[in-house]
Amino acid sequence: MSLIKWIEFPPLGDDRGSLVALEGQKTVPFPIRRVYYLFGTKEKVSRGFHAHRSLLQVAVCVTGSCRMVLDDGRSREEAVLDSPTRGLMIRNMIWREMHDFTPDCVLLVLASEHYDEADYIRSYPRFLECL
Ligand code: T46
Repeated sequence: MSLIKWIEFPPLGDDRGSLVALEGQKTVPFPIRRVYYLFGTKEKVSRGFHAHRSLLQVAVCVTGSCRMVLDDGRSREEAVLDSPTRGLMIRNMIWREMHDFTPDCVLLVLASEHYDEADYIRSYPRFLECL
């Protein structure tokens, strides 16, 4: 089964432009407790390099693009996020890395829980031990 699971967000557009609505337990398959966004990531900088013990997230690139690597300890897959109408589901116990941010990239992330550093596994060997 692929690690890459996209969620399509239908654009609600008219002749003025487009709008996407994200609703917890509807378009997004969990209650949304936190929203954050990554922007201004410097050239050649990669981010992530961790897994979450229980957090569920959906990431959507509202402008620009970046490349996400997902790894479940057995296989590694990657996806380019470059559309405001498509989100990438990232489940718990998945190692993630983010690369190739364009200067205009704004990566919006919807999360199922409030911020909790104890939920992070920031070492790859530790991640493999926890599987
Ligand atoms: C993830 C990927 C996609 C907070 O204080 N509150 C927050 O809600 C978040 C997300 C971060 N922080 C602090 C923790 C660090 O001191 O902000 C700083 C940067 O966070 P971090 O180094 O974890 O950022 P990324 O870009 O490596 O990872 C982030 C999320 O943390 C992570 O959950 O899945 O984006």
